[in-house]
Amino acid sequence: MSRAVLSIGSNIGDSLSHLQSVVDGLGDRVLAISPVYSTAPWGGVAQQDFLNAVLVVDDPALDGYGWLRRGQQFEAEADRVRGERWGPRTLDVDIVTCDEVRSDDPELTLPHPRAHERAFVLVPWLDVEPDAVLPVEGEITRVESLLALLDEGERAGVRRTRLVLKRRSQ
Ligand code: A4P
Ligand code: MG
Repeated sequence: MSRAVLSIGSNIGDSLSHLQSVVDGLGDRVLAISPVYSTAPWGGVAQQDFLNAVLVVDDPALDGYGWLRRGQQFEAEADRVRGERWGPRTLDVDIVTCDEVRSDDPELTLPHPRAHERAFVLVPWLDVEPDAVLPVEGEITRVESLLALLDEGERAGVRRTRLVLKRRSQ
């Protein structure tokens, strides 16, 4: 079994459709879908707000690199152009965790090295997994506690919307 937590984000074009394309493409592999959040850009690049969500997914046939490649396929299908780091994008699919795997490979670092600093990842993740934990610097920590450590401004930039990602029967 390979169970992963994916963070999906978009701030170019029809962002909700870009996020929905991941849910549609993964079909039955999607175990849980968070609400959709409008989020202030993280990383210091001036740009439009993002829509972000978190998915919990499972596929016995995919390991971490399999999820990475699948995510990159969705990004390519959304015509993502790789430009400025942390800049605007039609679709970003990040692997937050995959099973208990830890990896320092720059191509696939697990858990995602910046997830614990990002309210746009932690808030939707808690919606679908209130007891989630994340190893940070070798220490297993509750996601709830990581969120509480973030600046109030970082948390306030993550606002729940009425938008929903739909599970469609295939
Ligand atoms: N990579 C390594 N580990 C992972 C992983 N766990 N998941 C590699 C996904 N990719 C991973 O990514 C660069 C390289 O990271 C890839 O080649 C992959 O092999 P990229 O998507 O090409 O470039 P990037 O996304 O601009 O860089 P980076 O550092 O991955 O940025 P992030 O961390 O993805 O952040 N603000 C808001 N509000 N919402 C957002 O969704 N997203 C970003 C992008 C910045 N600010 C944001 C948001
Ligand atoms: Mg990325």
